[in-house]
Amino acid sequence: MPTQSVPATQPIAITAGESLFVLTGAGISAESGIRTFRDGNGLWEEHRVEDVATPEGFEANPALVWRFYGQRRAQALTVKPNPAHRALAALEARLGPERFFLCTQNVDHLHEAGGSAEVLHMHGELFRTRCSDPRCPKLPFHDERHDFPTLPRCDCGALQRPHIVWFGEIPFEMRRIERRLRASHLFVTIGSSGAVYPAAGFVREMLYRRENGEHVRSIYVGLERPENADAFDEIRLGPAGTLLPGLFTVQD
Ligand code: BV8
Repeated sequence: MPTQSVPATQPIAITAGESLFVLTGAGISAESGIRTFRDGNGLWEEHRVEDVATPEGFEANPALVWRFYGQRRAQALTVKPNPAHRALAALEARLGPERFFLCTQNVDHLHEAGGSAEVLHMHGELFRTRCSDPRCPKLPFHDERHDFPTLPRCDCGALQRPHIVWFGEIPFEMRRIERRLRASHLFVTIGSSGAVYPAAGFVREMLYRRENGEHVRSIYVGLERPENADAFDEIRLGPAGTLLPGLFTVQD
């Protein structure tokens, strides 16, 4: 079934009994003022991924990595959710936890601030810190510190690190994600370039299920065609903050 570009504001009907899997990327937070990664003035324009978003980079220069995340924490403390975050929170309340699942690649807190009750942060969370020693029993904790005159250390003596999934590390809760992917009828990605795996591959699960006779749909909503556009049934182009409010209609 070829990917169709349909009018961006054409309502998306969620029919009785259908369940929804929503994957969000940096694009949903763009209108709140949080920088994306790969757009014009994206984060990766100023920083080499290898230096600030890999375990090797942290090993080599933890001060640089803490400076990178400290700057993002400081900026994230100044921003507010936008209508796209609030629209997803309203949809979650309307459908309930059985029929609505939100998985985000984002590490900011804007889904929660916009009213979402359950958010799976598959790439971790900006405002959580953990011990860098995997053998340490101390759990990740909420942390809004953004200046680090000295490197933060755990009671065990090891360096603390951002509770973020770096490149080369395994995203969190993949089994739960796969379970919900297999149970959903409608898969919607919002604001993601489709450049990072395994998240960019989730939509292919829907293709595979349709090839096995299941009645499933996949829709992309974002400013420009993502790298994995050909795997979606529909592409809706436009800013999430404008498109999302009122985009979904629910039939009980
Ligand atoms: C793993 C935390 C194994 C950091 C992040 C070769 C081929 C394929 C894969 C690989 C490969 N080599 C290596 C890999 C694997 C690698 C990968 O995918 N690399 C890519 C770069 C090739 N992946 C990994 O290492 C992952 N781990 O594979 O482990 C494994 C996996 C499963 C099971 C067992 C083993 C770990 C990846 C996680 C890395 N960490 N984040 C941090 O945030 O500081 S990824 C980083 O990119 C962010 O999390 C971000 O969310 C994510 C994806 O980016 P997007 O969200 O899509 O953001 P982007 O800027 O790219 O795009 C924004 C989009 O929004 C644009 O399309 C734009 O048009 C749109 N937009 C802009 N404004 C708006 C808008 N849309 C709507 N409205 C607007 N207003």
